[in-house]
Amino acid sequence: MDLPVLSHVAPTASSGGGAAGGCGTAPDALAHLPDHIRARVQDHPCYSEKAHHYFARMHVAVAPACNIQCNYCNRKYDCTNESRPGVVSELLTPEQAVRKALAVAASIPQMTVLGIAGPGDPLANPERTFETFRQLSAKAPDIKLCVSTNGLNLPHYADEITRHNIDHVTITINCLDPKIGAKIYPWIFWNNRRIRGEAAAAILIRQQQKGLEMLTARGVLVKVNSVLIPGVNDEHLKEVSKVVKARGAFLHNVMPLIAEAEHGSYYGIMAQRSPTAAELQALQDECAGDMAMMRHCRQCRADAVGMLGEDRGAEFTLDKLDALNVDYESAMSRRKEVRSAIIEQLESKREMRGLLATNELANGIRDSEESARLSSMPTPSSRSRSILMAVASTGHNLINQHFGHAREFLVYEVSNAGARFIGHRKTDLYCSGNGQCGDEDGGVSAETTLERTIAALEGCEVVLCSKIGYEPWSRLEQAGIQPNGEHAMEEIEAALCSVYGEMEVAGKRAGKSADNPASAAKAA
Ligand code: CLF
Ligand code: SF4
Repeated sequence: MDLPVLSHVAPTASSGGGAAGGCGTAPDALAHLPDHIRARVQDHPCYSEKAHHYFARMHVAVAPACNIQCNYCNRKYDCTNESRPGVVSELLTPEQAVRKALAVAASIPQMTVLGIAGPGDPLANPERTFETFRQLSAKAPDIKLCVSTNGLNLPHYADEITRHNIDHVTITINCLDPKIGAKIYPWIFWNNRRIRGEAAAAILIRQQQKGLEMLTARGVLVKVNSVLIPGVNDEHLKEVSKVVKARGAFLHNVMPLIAEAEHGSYYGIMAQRSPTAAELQALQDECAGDMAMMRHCRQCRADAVGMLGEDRGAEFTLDKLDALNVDYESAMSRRKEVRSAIIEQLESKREMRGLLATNELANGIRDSEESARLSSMPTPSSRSRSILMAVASTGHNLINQHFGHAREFLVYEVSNAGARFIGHRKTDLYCSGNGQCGDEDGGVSAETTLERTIAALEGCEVVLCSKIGYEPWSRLEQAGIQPNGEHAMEEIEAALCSVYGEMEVAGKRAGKSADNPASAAKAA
């Protein structure tokens, strides 16, 4: 199953690359990449943070079996509301998977990537996995192919992966030390035998590292996923990051352990705790010195469909496919148009950032958005500090969601150096849109939901959304989080920088500085 990881060379968002001396020139994590590599990742929602605002992915669940056991996994449990790797509602044959992929691609033109990520391990089900890729690439050559594996069988299939033009591969690597591995993997199935303990972990680690080297030598973009398990591999993951980078990984995705007792996994039952948001961010930041980090992973289901963070799988169940009446030939040209338009838009923004960085704006190459952004930029100040701001967005890099309709908030760290995305915080739906707030059916009151949301936004000083009701507004304010609905439908980074600028100006007027942004936020 996909316990996503990404590896590699892209400058990390935290590097602040491209900042031209003020909030507003957001770092472009792809800017340093040669054109031919950028072209391979710019429309992949997992390999490019920018792309995830615009492009969608889908998983097809064709791989039921697994050849190892991870202590965080139990594939028996399924709930349509649950988003975690390994969970699926419908297992598909390769033929059904391709039918579904064509239907999704025709309905969601910005769906650019098809991944196989479970519910077991794709390379423990090689016939089903490669047959799906073979049929799909014949019928829809414009869809990128992606696979996620635990790595045990990777060396054996490295050549077959390249033969199928699978350009993006994720390996879940949680450790390099068999002693640590034995605490994560109780057994592996290898050469027709079940092997346990450190011996099992040693084989898995060796295969993962060998597979990584083989793929990078063949030009495949490899992302490494690691599950952060407090007290087990937390300190060790920095070393993992260094080593996989040295072996050519493109990106590293450190994800939090998901372990609830009701999932029935070993860690869930043993009450192994998950990391806090702060612990996750701290580790990602430490690894970022060595490696480009993915911070926008949503730990998707193995049958997820849509933009990261949304799941439209229920619209494309087998029983609904006939009614969709798919004409893929015609859909293909529409898909091309949509993709080209988005890429053109992203490229022109990238060029704009380059011009900003080289002070060529005087030539008149400035659009209204950039003008607004520039005018809102605070004067760079060594005293400025960073502020965490949360955003409600349904995609397209816009502040376009009602506070009460958000199931997650994007969190950015904003400073004079720019706005950098650092992760997302999941929450419950506060308002169902039918006049009821809170999950009354589930017996959870609106107050409880709101309190949970406030807890999830810990550390954030501002929350930006398209609209917000009076009740949550005043409760957020009491909790020290300033709601802001003034930037509805604006681009996220521009709006964040604008708010940062307002806070700094207001703070100065109030005789305070952004060193004390809570008071500045109130003044703003
Ligand atoms: Fe799927 Fe994974 Fe490919 Fe993406 S997901 S196989 S690389 S197309 Fe992406 Fe989902 Fe995270 Fe995976 S957000 S769980 S990293
Ligand atoms: Fe589950 Fe681990 Fe197998 Fe993935 S590799 S399906 S997480 S046991």
